[in-house]
Amino acid sequence: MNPIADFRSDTVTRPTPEMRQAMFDAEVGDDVLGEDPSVNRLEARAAEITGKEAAVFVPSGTMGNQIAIRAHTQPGEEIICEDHSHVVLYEMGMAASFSGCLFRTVTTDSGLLTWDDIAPRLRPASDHFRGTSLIEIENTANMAGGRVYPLAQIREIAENAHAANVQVHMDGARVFNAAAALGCEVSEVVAPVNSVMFCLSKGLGAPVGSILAGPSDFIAKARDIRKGLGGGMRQAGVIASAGLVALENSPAGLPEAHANAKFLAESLAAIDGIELDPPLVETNIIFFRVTKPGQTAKSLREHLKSQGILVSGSADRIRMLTHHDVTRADCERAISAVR
Ligand code: TLP
Repeated sequence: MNPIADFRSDTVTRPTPEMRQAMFDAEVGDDVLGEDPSVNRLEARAAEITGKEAAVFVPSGTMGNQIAIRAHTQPGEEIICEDHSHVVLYEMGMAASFSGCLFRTVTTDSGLLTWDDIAPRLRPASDHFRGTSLIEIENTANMAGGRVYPLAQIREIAENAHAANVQVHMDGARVFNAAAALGCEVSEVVAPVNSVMFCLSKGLGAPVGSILAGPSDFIAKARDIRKGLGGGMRQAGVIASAGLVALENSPAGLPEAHANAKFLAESLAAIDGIELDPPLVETNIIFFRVTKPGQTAKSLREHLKSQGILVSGSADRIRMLTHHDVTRADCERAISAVR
């Protein structure tokens, strides 16, 4: 059991001893010159795992998504995505300020789009508007509680989008969680989409970094944009080597994190004054409301903090994420503190 159990996010994980050793031993070179062997290995391995032609290592998920948006679009074009997507809510308005794009959002309960949601918002360019050039889907859907896209739903979106000459980008910050929940390979999850961003620094537990993968010409463009953003990281093999360990070792631990989330969800749902629907917890993210009279999400967060249990959320919801740095005993402690 940890003295502080940190359920605020899976971004809080610390590098494992294997990752630290790999960082210590890392072979490095100047990655801006393409000479860092560890970065080159990481990018090649990420391309292989995603089944895409090429991949580029970026400092963060936000940078990966924003490079993808810039590379897929022209100013004035429209991006269709879910209303609670990370690209809409938490990326500093960069789709507008950096790429000059508009969002046409769809509000759903599940966080998951269907082609029926998208079709009415799709607009080919005309004399009056530039039209839709990109659909962005988030898998797993963070703000909907880590929900997972069924493979057929991704395929249907991509097939229809491509027929309309529209690209599809997946914010797969937690796509390894999606694959673990579906019991399939990451390459199957991302096969229908043009590009995918995934994070090494969330459920996979690496200290820094994300990957953007897609066709070779798209990744060449992405490298240019990354450099322009100051994302040329020189001897980045020091962090890429931890990413390589994460890619090989961490996916095996995701089912345990998911089982812990399920356990938390089922136990919390049984507590009077907590509103939570356990069957909706498919991966490592749970959200719940506090309905007990006289209590709020904020008052519960403060109580939990006083017990060494950190959670996140908003005015009316609490968010908890499981990951490799929280144990079943931490979950039990959290449940009794809530109770
Ligand atoms: N998510 C963070 C916060 O920014 C909300 C978290 O704690 O969940 N896409 C998705 C779906 C994400 O959840 C996040 C981070 C990102 C992109 C951005 O990744 P980073 O933080 O590496 O820029």
